Amino acid sequence: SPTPVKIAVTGAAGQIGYSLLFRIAGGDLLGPDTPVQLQLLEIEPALKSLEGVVMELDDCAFPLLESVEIGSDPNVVFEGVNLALLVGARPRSAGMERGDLLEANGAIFTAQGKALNAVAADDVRIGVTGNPANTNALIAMSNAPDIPRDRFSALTRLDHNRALSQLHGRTGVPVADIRKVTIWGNHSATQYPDIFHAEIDGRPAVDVIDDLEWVENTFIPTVAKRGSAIIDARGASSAASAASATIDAAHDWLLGSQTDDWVSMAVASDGSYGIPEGLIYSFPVRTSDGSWSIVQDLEINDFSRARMDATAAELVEERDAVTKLGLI
Ligand code: NAX
Repeated sequence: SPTPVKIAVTGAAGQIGYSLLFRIAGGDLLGPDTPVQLQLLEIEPALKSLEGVVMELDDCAFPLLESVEIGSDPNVVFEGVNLALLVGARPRSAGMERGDLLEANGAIFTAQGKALNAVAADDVRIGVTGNPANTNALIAMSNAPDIPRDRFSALTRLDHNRALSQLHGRTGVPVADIRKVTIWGNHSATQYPDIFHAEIDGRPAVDVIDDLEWVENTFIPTVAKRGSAIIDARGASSAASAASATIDAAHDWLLGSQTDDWVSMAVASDGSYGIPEGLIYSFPVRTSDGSWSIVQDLEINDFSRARMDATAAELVEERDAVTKLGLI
């Protein structure tokens, strides 16, 4: 039988965790044949609540779930993990400036990067969902010098899925027949959802949609601001959809994406498309067997270029801010 995979989840008692853990244990991440061992990290005050979640995991009697460990010390919880899903982060509270937020999260992601560097398995992959996701991934990566940089990524798959869903809503074409959508840049309001290379039902998406005014003034802002729309409607931020995207991203990274399509992942830039080297920037990528490569040679028009550069500029600012704070 296949070797069990050790998966760490941080912020496991939070609302994304409450959906994510059950999907992982049910086999949605690694398929129906691979047993999983969960290693869950929380801050001390949330451990009691996490114990309750573990009771529920037990009560599901998932055949694939071999063990669950919990704790508040990343140096213990990350021991031997093959996959680390860094979901827990410090949310912005009233009166908190952007610098304060970067600093609070910096403390978390420096410590977690160091712990992964020290105790994770040699084949570890690290996916960051907790916000500001791109810069948190940059901090963790910079504090884990022995882990290859291509093992770190930040989540823009939720934005990618939101883009697919909006295109489906506009055209009625099933999401399975919508391909090659790209989210460029930061997981923030400056992200650029790009349909210039996309295909809908085998035809260029721009021909099917044939309405650039809609793309610019409805599609792009709807995708980029979807998180706020969900908070307004639900009174809480997206959780089940964020968990689902976290699963999709890790699944495709470890097991491969469809050959006639690509996915969006924020990864360390190698300078492709003129994006500053080393920024954690969302690109179109193809994945197989635990590695990814940036899709090359896409033609970039002026409309796209301006938006790709604007979201890169925001990430450069965030990188400068955490550099000044001594976090990277
Ligand atoms: P919750 O506040 O419900 O849960 C976060 C959990 O993290 C809490 O239980 C908290 O105790 C824990 N935590 C805080 N510091 C920790 C630390 N140092 N170690 C371990 N655990 C720690 O938030 P939730 O709704 O689950 O969202 C989690 C993160 O995902 C937030 O940063 C959120 O902004 C981010 N999101 C990212 C998305 C993306 O697409 N990249 C979309 C959804 C979501 O907004």
